[in-house]
This record gives sequence, structure tokens and C-alpha cells, in this order.
Amino acid sequence: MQEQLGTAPHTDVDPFSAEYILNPYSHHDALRQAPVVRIEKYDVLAVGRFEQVQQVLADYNTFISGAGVGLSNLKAEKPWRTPSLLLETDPPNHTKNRAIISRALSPASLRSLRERFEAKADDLVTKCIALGEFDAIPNLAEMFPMRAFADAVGVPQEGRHHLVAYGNMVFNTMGPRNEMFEDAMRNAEEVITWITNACRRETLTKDGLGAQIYTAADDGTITEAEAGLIVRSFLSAGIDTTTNAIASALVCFADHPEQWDKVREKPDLVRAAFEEVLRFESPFQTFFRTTSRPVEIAGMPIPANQKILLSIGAANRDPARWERPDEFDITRRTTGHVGFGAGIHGCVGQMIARLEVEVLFKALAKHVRAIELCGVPKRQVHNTLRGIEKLPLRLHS
Ligand code: OVV
Repeated sequence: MQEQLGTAPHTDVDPFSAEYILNPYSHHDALRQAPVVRIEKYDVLAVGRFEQVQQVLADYNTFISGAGVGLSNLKAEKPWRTPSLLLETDPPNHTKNRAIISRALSPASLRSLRERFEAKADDLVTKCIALGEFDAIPNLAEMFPMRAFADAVGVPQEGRHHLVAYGNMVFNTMGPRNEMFEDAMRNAEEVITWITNACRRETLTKDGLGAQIYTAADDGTITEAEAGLIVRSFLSAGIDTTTNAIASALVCFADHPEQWDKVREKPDLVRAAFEEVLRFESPFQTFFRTTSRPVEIAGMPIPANQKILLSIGAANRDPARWERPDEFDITRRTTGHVGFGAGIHGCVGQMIARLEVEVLFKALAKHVRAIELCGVPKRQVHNTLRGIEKLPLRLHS
């Protein structure tokens, strides 16, 4: 389509419709038809080309997060929770908070977690093999982060299923007030009560990542309440994302047994394979920025205070950036994918996410010859995440 100079072409694509969510890839060309498009239904702009997504992510002063990274403008509409001190904040506050959580998630800090993760992965994989045909969502994709990550943070055992529900609330409410939004919020009060308690200093184990955040309250860098909110970010961002990354990886390997064979022969390929999963099936498909001033994107004037949707999924399959973008190929160069975002808000948990997936898939590579799909995976209709709801599998030892 020929775009008029200076105006973003309109599209009737709805990234929050069930039809889109079930197969986003067939709609991405419409989002990438120009550097910026206008999504009529929500009256927002969208970028889906790799180049512009990267440009928007890099310019954090113009494309801010402080008005929220969902469709709703947090400065104009009252949000259902206190905004995140990391995700929904801009410098200088973001910088200070990010340094605190960064330290807790640094490679040095994570080194001691590997062995614990390995024991859990081995145990879980052995149990899943013994199940025969099983649903890999609750039993594997959710179970592993729920054990490995939640233990690492130091949250109580009792009621951990609330973590999945909370992630669904956080990520579904980044979209419009549709059925997915309302469904996710149905049990909100109970879930929020559990999460709020789990983030308290007194509830957390003494030696976990959560407790480490509270050391910044001890030395007066942040308040007690701020420490609780930073711990909340672990619980918001750390379960559903990894769960769906694991689920997508399982489907990718079930669909491409020859690539699973490569991993089994050389388990050190797991880390590269995970980057390809993040490119190919980006768990966090869409989020927003808001313009802090009038700006141009590729010559198109954008007003101030304008919500802009970033299609991470479209950028990670942009044919202008990737050869054979729709092919899952664990041997390709994935450097530069935006599956973890980029820039100052780039996923602060990416090291622990990579560690979890590496350890889990190395355990699978050790024990599992073939990952067999025993039925069609049931996609989760979700405003933001590339989710799978039901995944019937059999792991052949
Ligand atoms: C990256 C991310 C996703 C969802 C929630 C948060 C962060 C948070 O900080 O609350």
C-alpha cells in the first residue's frame, strides 16, 4: 500500500481480537506496511518494523513508560494497581530502582542458583516422563518456574497458583477492556491479597532474591514500601513469561524433531535455541510507549501524549531484518532480537530466564529422545502474551 507522505496509513487489524491472537503472524504484514500505522479501532499508532521498534525502544526520553506500557494511559486513568517502579517508570526513578533489582539478578548473584535449578529440573523431567501422555502446561511449563523461580525469590509454597493468575492480570490488562481483561480480573481481590503478603519482608525467606531487595531499604536507598513494590515486579514478570517461553519451546521442538536431535547431540546449543524461540514465538508480543513530546518517526509527525503500540512479534519476524523469518532455525544468528525488549527497560530478568530454560532443556536433552505432541495445542487467548493453555505431550525417554 502506498502511504501518503506524513500520515500513517490506517489499518483495521485488531491485535486484541481472538482472530489475531490465534494467528498473529498472518496480520503482521499489515502492521509493517509502513513505518507507523494507525490502528483505527483503538485510535493508537503502531510500529511493527524492526527498525522502528528498535528506534522507539532506544529513545526512552521521547517514548516514555511512565504513562504505562498498556493501552490505557496511567496518567489519565486510574490503574488497578500501584504502577511498577521499574516497568511503568522513567528516569531518574527508574534508574535507581533498576540498579537495585539488577544487582539481585546479576550473573554473580545467579551463579549459586544453577545447582538448585538442576536438581529441580531433573526431578521434574523424570516425573513428566513417567506421566505418559500429560498436559505440559500445568505439569511442566508452569511447574518449573513456579518451583525454581518462586523458590529463588523466596515466596511461600502455599498458594503459589496465585502467581499464574497474577501474571495473567498484569499482562491481560495491558490490552483493552475486553473479555480477556475482565476474565483475568475475575478473582482479583484474592490474588492481590496473596501477592501483597508474599512481597512483605516478613513473608519472604531470609536468603532469597526478595530479601536482597530489602537490603536496599535497610541502607535507606529506598523505603520499605518501595522494596515491596520492587519484589512485586519479580512476581509480575517472572512466571507467565517464562512459562510461555517454555511452552513455546516445547512446541517448537515437537514440530521440529531434527532440531531437537541437534540439541540432544550438543546440549550447549540450548542457549542459542532459546534465543531463536524468543525471536520466533516472542512471549511478550505487544506493549506500548507514550510520546512525551511531538516527534517524527520516519518523517511522520506524531503528537505528544500519543500511545504507540510496539509489535515485538512483528519486529522479530520482519523480513527486512531476518532471512526466512517464519522458519524456526536454532542455528541462525539471533543477535539483536527484541524478545527481551531493548535499552534501559530491556528485561532485567533475562539472565535468570535464560538460566531456567537452559537448565530445564538440558535436563530434557539428557532424558528425552523425542517430544511428541499428542493433540493440537490449545492457544490461550491473551491480550499480551503468546500463551498456550493446554499442551498434550508425551516425552519419550
Ligand atoms: C516486564 C514486566 C512485565 C510485567 C510487570 C512488570 C514488569 C512489573 O514490573 O510489574
